[in-house]
Amino acid sequence: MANSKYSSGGTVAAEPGPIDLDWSSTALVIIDMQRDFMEPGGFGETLGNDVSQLASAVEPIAAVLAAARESGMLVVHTREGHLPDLSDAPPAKIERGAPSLRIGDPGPMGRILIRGEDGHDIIPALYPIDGEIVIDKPGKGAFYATELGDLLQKYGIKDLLVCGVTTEVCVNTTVREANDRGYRCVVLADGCASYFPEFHEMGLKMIKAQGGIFGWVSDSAAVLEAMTPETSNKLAAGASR
Ligand code: C5J
Repeated sequence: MANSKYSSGGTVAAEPGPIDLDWSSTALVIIDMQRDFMEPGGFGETLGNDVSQLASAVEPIAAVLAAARESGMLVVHTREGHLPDLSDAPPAKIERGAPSLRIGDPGPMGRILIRGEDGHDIIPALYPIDGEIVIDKPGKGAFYATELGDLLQKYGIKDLLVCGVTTEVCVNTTVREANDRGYRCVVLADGCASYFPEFHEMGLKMIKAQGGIFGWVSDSAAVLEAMTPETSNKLAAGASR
């Protein structure tokens, strides 16, 4: 790790059990923290959702992102969206349901879920910096029709810390895809959110059930503690005095 405050690896407290990670072969993957999902007037709201339900994920992600940046961990941001001519958007997706605006329609943050529009961009609090990977994906999973798999291989990544929105849709789909490709995924419970709190809970339970059928569930504090054991131990000692 580039910064000596950080360990080279650590044991992350998680369910169904602790997991040992080497940070040099771990990537932080932040799923779809876009204005289209997080803010009024975007794709999420057109589907009838209360976007304020997702706000709780921002601070935990920001804390882990800051540590990842400082320590030199590989950071990947994803964005769900489509080309302006909609050639990568299946009609079955565009025509689905009865939203107030459909994918590609003009909205207050530009065309809904279209690459290059304001709504498609990542929220300012988690905005990518130079050197971080941004994956544009047309689907719910971050591996489908993207360069993500090749990039993770190029950087020697074996394990993923996954967070973002929404828990049961794009986070869950990406973790399932990653698991099938041989990555061990640790999902940060407080760094994920859903428009439906019960789906958030169940989405996490599905991952860690049956001995961790397709991953582990942890949280931002446990990851930060494993990344900075000395600082965490001192804080704990101070707290117990
Ligand atoms: C959805 C996502 N919910 N990022 N996308 O359509 O979870």
